Amino acid sequence: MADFTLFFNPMSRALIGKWALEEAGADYAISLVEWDNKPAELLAANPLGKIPTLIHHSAEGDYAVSECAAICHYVADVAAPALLPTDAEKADYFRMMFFAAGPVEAAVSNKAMGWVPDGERGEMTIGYGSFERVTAMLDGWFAERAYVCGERFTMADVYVGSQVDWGLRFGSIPAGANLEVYAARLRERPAYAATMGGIPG
Ligand SMILES: N[C@@H](CCC(=O)N[C@@H](CS)C(=O)NCC(=O)O)C(=O)O
Repeated sequence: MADFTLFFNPMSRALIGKWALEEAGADYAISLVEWDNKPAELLAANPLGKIPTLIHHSAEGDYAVSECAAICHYVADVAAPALLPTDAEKADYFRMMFFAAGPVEAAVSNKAMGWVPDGERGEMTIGYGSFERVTAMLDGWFAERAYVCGERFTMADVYVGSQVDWGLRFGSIPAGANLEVYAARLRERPAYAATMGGIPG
């Protein structure tokens, strides 16, 4: 048995889990999920029925992990410590992982669904402020950094980079100059190509 099973569909965020496993060089198996016929094993592991959901077949037993950002960090932690942040990188790593999983995800999803925070009170109350503030922060982050943590690729780039890559490809994030350069850098990675091979651009 492989070390990991990834519940997956190629037209979904499950690509983020696959990219993380590819970057880690992990031994994994894919369990293909059809939207109208989800496997009982997926629903047992994740009652939300969302993918990616990852099962780690460890020596101690099976562990289930859901949420893309958690999966990325978990895979680095158990299978690719070189992709974890150093002490000096931790602030950037965790800050941007959580920023992408919370404010970025919410701002992009809400805008896609046609909802924006209402006026000054809305901006002050909603955790991301506004879509424009979030995307400006994201683009500005990469003005002087090649990667999330500076000059070195870490697992945070799989998650943050996926948000950027998908956002640019589908037009849900405006094409800031710094984001374009960052995304182009990530697309050159062999693990990215191994993940996206055959996925329409
Ligand atoms: N917050 C989750 C979102 C996962 C998610 O929404 N996945 C979608 C596919 S992109 C899904 O599984 N949809 C199927 C469903 O909700 O039934 C994460 O970051 O992993």
